[in-house]
Amino acid sequence: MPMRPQPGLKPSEITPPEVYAARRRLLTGALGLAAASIVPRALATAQPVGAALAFQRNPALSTTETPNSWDDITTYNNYYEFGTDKSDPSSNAGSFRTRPWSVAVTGEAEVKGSFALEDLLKPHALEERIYRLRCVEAWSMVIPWVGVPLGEVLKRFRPTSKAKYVAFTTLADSRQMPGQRSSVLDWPYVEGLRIDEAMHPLSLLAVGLYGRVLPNQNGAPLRLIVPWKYGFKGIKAIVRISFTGQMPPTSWNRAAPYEYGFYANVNPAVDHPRWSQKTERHIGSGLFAPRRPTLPFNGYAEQVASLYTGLDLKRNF
Ligand SMILES: Nc1nc2c(c(=O)[nH]1)N[C@H]1C(S)=C(S)[C@@H](COP(=O)(O)O)O[C@H]1N2
Ligand SMILES: [Mo]
Repeated sequence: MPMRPQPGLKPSEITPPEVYAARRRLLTGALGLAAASIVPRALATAQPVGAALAFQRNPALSTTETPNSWDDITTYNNYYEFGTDKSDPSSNAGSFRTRPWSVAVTGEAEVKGSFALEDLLKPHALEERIYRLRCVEAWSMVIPWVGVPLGEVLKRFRPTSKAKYVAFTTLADSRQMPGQRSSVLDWPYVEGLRIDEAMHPLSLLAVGLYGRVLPNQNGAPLRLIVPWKYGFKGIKAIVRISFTGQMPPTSWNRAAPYEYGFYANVNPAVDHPRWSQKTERHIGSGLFAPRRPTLPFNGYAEQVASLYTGLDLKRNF
């Protein structure tokens, strides 16, 4: 099915993918040249595909680190609805239907109901933010997302004073999502944030990647990005947003409560029971590249550490 143009699309604002390639060349300099000579050509030339989005860059909230390649970001995925291997989502999510799409808003808010995705996004300008992504499995990437600040969207529903948390739910559709026919997790996938975390300007609802509509394997048409937390907080294919007074259940916490907490803030000082979180493997940096140190709050401590004043981060992992 051909992709319909996005609301608010202005061709003049479309960023050609060449810009990213140029930026990459600029940043890697002579090393880029050296790398090019050892990377197979087919891999090195994969370009972003999909409908282009109109967006504004947000350099203030972006890392200056070099983004991972389109290939890395779209073929090395976690999305258990489409299989548990990193290559499964890109192989199996191709025919997933992301249009039409609506999101139910429920719970402790004045404005509730079912909203077409287009209407949910219409009042908001799309922004590009280059964020570090840190998976709990101790690998990392740098990803240029396109999306809208989560807090700006949530405010429009006018959450009441009873809204202490926000819960998110992924689509349940085992016909389209083969992984939901297995019991590897309880379905649908659910996640949640404390309301102040959700309202933090870094929290993003992503609809795109590299200036293009989000590929299905990356959570189309709408997914959450909370860059200071482990990747599993970034729930994909969101169909429900619910304001609650109680801490909501989250999929990985329910599956293995001693291994995955509700907060899931990236923290080199708190190891996973089965592996260290002190270092990480940066995807795409080569077989012989040294592991990198894990940064507290994934490098966003300056912006978010104050959210957790007085909270024991070892107990509330
Ligand atoms: N619905 C759903 N959302 C999900 C997951 C999942 O299995 N199902 N995996 C999570 C995990 S563990 C990670 S690391 C990120 C990966 O996002 P990416 O594939 O776009 O890099 O998605 C998160 N969101
Ligand atoms: Mo993850």
